[in-house]
Amino acid sequence: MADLKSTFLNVYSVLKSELLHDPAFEFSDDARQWVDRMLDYNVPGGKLNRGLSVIDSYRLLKEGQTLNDDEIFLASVLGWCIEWLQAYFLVLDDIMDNSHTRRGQPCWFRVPKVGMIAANDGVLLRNHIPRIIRKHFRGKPYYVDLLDLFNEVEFQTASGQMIDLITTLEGEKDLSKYTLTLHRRIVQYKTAYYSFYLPVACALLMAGENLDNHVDVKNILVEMGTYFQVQDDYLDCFGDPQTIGKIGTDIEDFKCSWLVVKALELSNEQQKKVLNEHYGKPDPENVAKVKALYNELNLQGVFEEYEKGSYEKLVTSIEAHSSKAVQAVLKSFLAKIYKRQK
Ligand code: GPP
Ligand code: MG
Ligand code: MG
Ligand code: MG
Repeated sequence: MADLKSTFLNVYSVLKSELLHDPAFEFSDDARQWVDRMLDYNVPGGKLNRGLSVIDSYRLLKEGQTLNDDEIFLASVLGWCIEWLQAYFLVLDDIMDNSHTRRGQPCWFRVPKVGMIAANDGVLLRNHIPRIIRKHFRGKPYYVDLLDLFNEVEFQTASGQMIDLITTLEGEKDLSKYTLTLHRRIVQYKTAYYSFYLPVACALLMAGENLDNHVDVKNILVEMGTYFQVQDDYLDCFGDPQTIGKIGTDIEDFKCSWLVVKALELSNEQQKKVLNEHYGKPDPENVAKVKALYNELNLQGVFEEYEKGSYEKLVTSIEAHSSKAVQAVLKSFLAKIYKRQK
């Protein structure tokens, strides 16, 4: 495993070097240095789960056949494309959420002399993806499907991000619209497609599969992605910032988080008043009032119950799938995230 990770990291260096010598742009030294530093700061520093999953999934789909170096390289390239996509989303998401830290360091836009150049860096990161794919997949029969897949998933994510953002609009802060149905819609689009469906879809395309024949796999992965984002919402408040590498801002930002939806469901009139008064305000005293209410309502216990139920449902639907290889792919995903602390 450690070996796979170092192979994967080597591919990052190859891709970075190709991008820094892209003949379509006449790089000056300072431009090259900027992109070099920007990539190192934003692309490789996460858990790399999404990227590594492409290789894992492809291996499982090949049912025990040893992959040759070329196959490992190509699966790694697609894994890195997802990590690039994630870097692009996070650089912009941190600006939009007014966040402070990410992966244990200041958000990129908070780094001195970066500021709103980060917005353009996000655009650059996004544009690197089709360039990487063209360089390494142009001759493949699934080249067009690959480009189409990344485009579709990006559209879904941006649409989810849009509903995440417009629900928090100043002047329209209305907790009564925060329901599990709205929450589900937001997280399915903003997180599940790119984090869960995309890695497996990349592996399926490499294995020569037609994605139209795998709608059932997509549905299970979207379900898993929803569970993953509920964990993210939970950790935003109850996680250890040292471990998750970021400081939560959901309460301040008036987010339609799973926690506030559950709190609203469980609150009496008095407790609802507390939420209406203190949710979505920047001051630490307001945030503390909301957190105290979450504890009063035992949201940690409610989450543990949800986690257990969600896991059992996922296992049941995975085991109902007709292909053992696909079952293995899905189970390996689930094992990586069940009861995660970061
Ligand atoms: C995660 O939401 C969602 C994204 C990173 C998608 C962003 C999409 C764009 C088109 C920019 P989050 O804000 O809860 O994530 P985190 O808790 O990591 O900030
Ligand atoms: Mg966000
Ligand atoms: Mg965010
Ligand atoms: Mg979050």
